Amino acid sequence: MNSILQQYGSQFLNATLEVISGGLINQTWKVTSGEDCFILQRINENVFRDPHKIAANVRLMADHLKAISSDYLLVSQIKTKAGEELAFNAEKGYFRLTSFIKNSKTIQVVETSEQAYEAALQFGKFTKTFSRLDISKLNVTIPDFHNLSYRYKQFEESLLSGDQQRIKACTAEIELIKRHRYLVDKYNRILSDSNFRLRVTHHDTKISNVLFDKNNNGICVIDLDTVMPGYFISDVGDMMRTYLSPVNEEERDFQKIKIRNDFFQAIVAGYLENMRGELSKAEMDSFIYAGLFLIYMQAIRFLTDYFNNDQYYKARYEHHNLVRAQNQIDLLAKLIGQESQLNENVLK
Ligand code: GN1
Ligand code: MG
Repeated sequence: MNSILQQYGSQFLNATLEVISGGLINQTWKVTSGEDCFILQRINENVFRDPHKIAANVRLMADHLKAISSDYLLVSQIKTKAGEELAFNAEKGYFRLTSFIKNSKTIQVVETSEQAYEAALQFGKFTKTFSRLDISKLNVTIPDFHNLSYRYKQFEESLLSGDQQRIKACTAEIELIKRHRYLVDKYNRILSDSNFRLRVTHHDTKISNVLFDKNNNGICVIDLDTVMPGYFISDVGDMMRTYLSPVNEEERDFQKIKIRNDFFQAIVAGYLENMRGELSKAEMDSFIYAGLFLIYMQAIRFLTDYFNNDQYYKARYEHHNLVRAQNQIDLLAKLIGQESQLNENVLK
């Protein structure tokens, strides 16, 4: 790691590194050098085929903020001494360094509806801030990332080419995914519906991607790797997926999976704080679909990866990705079970 850090200058000679775990894709470290702290990340090139696309997106956003004289806090990459936005090492690949925002903290689990509100407010603010950015200039860092139709196709392909032993043992899960195919049909209708707009979308709105201050107010969003043109159902949906239940996708005791109604309302209220004037009537009516869409997609992605012998998501034990898929299937069923109740709440 030191050879990487030294590309940023000699002040990093005696820097110390501390691993930050949690993400499933990139590796992350907190770097301390004297009084200053930074975040160093190694970009997973199996997932992000062209790390320069991420760097260019962040630059585009930073330039846009300058052009509109916005004081929005965007955590940009620090340049190497050679003026590069990414550090490269032939053996280890691409890295980026950002500053560590002073007095900020992240949280791993959403414990209060106020936290859900604050996070949703930050993600809404993010999209709203860039509402005048020309999204055709934004790079697609992962093609078809939240394309549910494509994810479903990958699932079908995995049934043919995947591990047959694993597939045979999962008839119930496969049947459930197939039975909810109407969620793909609805997604396809959205694609051709002009009431649904493409906007600057974060695509990874879990709580650990929001910085909080010591009073638990949101500061800004981080992890801009998957910022791409997208639909609001991606960001709101991933908040539903990760904030509604008191336990996350790692939980093996599914009895602990619950839909917290007040958290649902907090997400809607927080997001609309900035996005109310932006969303069409059709979009406003799709908050619950957003949750169903994303939970279903994540269940498909975990199950597909399980059938493909865990190529994408790090598995720490043998059936890890199956458990994650089952967890998401359980969450999906519980959200469907509460749909009418939640709908009433949105209308209030
Ligand atoms: C991945 O690495 P992480 O935790 O930020 C994934 C998300 C999934 C999430 C599930 C690029 O995110 O889409 O929702 O795992 N990111 C990518 O935990 O695939
Ligand atoms: Mg991420």
